[in-house]
Amino acid sequence: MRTQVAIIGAGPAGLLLGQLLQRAGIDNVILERRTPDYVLGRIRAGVLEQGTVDVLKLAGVEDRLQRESLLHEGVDLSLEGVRHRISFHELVGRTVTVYGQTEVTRDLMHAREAFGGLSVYEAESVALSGITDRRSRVSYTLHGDAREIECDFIAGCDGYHGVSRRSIPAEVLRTFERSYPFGWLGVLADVPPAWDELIYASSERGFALASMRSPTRVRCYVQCPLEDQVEQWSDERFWEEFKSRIGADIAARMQTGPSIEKSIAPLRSFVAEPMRHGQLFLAGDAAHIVPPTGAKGLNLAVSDVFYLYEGLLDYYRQGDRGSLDAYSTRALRRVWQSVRFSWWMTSLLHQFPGEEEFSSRIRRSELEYLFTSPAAQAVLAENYVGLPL
Ligand code: FAS
Ligand code: PHB
Repeated sequence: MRTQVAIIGAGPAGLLLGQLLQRAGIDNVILERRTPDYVLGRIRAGVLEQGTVDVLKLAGVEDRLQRESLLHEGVDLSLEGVRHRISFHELVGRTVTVYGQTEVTRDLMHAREAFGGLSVYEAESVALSGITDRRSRVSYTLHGDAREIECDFIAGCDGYHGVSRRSIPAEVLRTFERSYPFGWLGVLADVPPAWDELIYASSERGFALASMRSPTRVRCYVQCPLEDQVEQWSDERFWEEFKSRIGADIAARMQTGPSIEKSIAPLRSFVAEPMRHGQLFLAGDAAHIVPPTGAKGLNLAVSDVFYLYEGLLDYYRQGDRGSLDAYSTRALRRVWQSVRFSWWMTSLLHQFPGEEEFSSRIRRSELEYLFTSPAAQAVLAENYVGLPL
């Protein structure tokens, strides 16, 4: 088979790139290891920057988002149950949109079915070759049949554990990593949130986050030890721990309910450079991972895809390789800004196991400074709502 762009991975990055290229008349094929239901079953991000919403509109998939998403003008930070609102709208004149990554993925899947564009699910043994030749190849097997695609470019949108980043020679790739000594235990439950906007809570017992998916569905997290297994956390234990961290007034009035999804995610900061080698371009988690504290992972995947889309458009429409050649530098500038912000939010809000008293006093002092300084709040707000694309 021959195509212009072979896309590895049908998560949000791969599907969004496929949709943008399809609308521009640029031929592309998506190869995904899993089934559509498996991809939709992964519960992940919930907060979209305005830039992300703009790119989803460019892709023509904004209808349900505009009907069903929630517009949030700020978040609350909580220190030992005392809350302070960071008002994005007052501080930087922007807002964020609450709409689950699962729904973004579902909308993109439906759009691909409507707009056409070949997606191969359950593609196994995907392998990249000739990535520095003028024409590259992607081989895979489908239900035992060996197949190969010849293409101009490969978009590696296959996440942290994908094959694309590993196809860049070790002597070319540089990676930067910081692993955090704790994870997030997340619960999805069909109960109405007792909060209007997200609450990021720092407490003696550890971090908690109160989020939501809709007026009838909450998404809640507690920081947990890295070695914890989800089986150790009954729903009752989770809700009791969450209530002990989120603040007494919320705890007193919130409803709890059975988890419809419960999982533990490790927290890590990771960046791979460069994000391009030959005709292979990395986008999304294939190139970088951020701790979810800054709500940046999905939004970074979208900005990568937007830059790559612009580069491919310039190439196929004007024969101009300039934007493609600048892709890695341009994307990495924004990646590192988000990596820094996500690291800062994580360091500010989490209890680090075994941390010395000095460090916990510094964290408390910085939170109290944030509560009283509009200038400090504006720095958080500017980064949380998303730096310009
Ligand atoms: P994805 O990992 O979503 O998609 C990659 C796709 O490639 C997958 O479908 C995979 O099956 C496929 N694939 C992998 N290897 C392949 C191969 N060899 N061949 C073919 N296909 C292959 N971000 C936030 O902003 N907020 C959050 O709260 C948040 N929580 C998260 C919780 C967890 C547990 C994880 C893992 C991530 C979380 N993230 C969060 C980040 C997450 O939303 C990612 O940023 C987002 O999924 C990135 O999208 P993609 O780059 O498309 O990668
Ligand atoms: C979520 O709703 O899943 C969510 C929101 C904000 C974050 C992380 C996760 O920072």
